[in-house]
Amino acid sequence: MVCAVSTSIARAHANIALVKYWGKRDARLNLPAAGSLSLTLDALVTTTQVTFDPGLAGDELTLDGVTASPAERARTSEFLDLVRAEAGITQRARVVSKNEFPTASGLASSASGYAALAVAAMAAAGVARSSRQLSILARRGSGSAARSVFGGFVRMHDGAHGPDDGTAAFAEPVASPLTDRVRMVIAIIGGGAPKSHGSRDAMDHTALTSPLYRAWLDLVPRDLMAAEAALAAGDLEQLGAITEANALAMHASALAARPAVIYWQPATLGALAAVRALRATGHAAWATMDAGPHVKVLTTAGEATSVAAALRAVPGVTGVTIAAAGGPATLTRNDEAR
Ligand code: 2P0
Repeated sequence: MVCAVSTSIARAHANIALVKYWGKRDARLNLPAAGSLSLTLDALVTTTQVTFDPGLAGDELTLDGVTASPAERARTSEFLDLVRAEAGITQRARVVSKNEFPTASGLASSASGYAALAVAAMAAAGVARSSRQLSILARRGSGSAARSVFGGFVRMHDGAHGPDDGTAAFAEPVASPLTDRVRMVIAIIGGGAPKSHGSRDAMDHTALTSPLYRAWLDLVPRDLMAAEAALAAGDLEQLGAITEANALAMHASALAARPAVIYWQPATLGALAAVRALRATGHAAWATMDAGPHVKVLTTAGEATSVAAALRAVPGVTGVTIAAAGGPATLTRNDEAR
């Protein structure tokens, strides 16, 4: 029980899905329609400070030094209501969140953002929870955030066969001999129009209107099984092939939505061609894309520099970052209530 001002700070890393989350089966509890599998990345970090303060009339949110929009603040407040309900407190919170992402990357930060917020807010509210419970909580903020609670390769469960309160829809880490070997080379594609469709609206729209969505849902469990087998066997070729094919299938379902959801720019296709050319010349490189034009390439520690050089040479690629597997979300400061 928090009676006075209490502050906690947490750090979490973003993740990139190798088998994508695209569609929900329940919007209120934010339950995914299918499982997913991701790699948490060391280079993309969010640090979030939460202070519950009895002197505050409402929740406050600062993102990268700027007061957040009313919509962003409302979404954060709704999430903090879940924390307050669990903790049995009513104090409002001051939330200060910072992203250490490649400059102007346009990469999504809701995964690391809500993972860091879940860890910091629960600690500041004085509630101890397991990583699994934190993953379930983080999911309520953003589906992909459930995965960023953990480091390395992470499997998200759809929880469809568990209780209908969402407690079976959590993520957990997957051990693999590939964890230390892999790298993700992130090619930022700039100069285009700002992101046209937020992923939340776009996945709902795809589920409602795309004639290919049913096929997507049929595919995901098969890709998950094959990807987990590849992780267990340390088979990067197999994991890479599934990663690229799964991303293309997700985008195919979105492209077939009516009206279409198109995230790609010309340089996206340029980068995809560069990745195919790398493979044709014997390099380990497989592409994945999310709700934006950027291309992320799964490769090895040994090949990351040459993959990065090939991507830098693609017209329209404005920046390239090499990331290794990142660790779990962690609490970096936890003041006792004073
Ligand atoms: C993923 N994406 O698996 C997929 C691939 C985007 C493309 O998870 O509505 O921001 O907050 O649960 O987590 C982005 O979706 O969606 C996402 P909400 P979220 O990484």
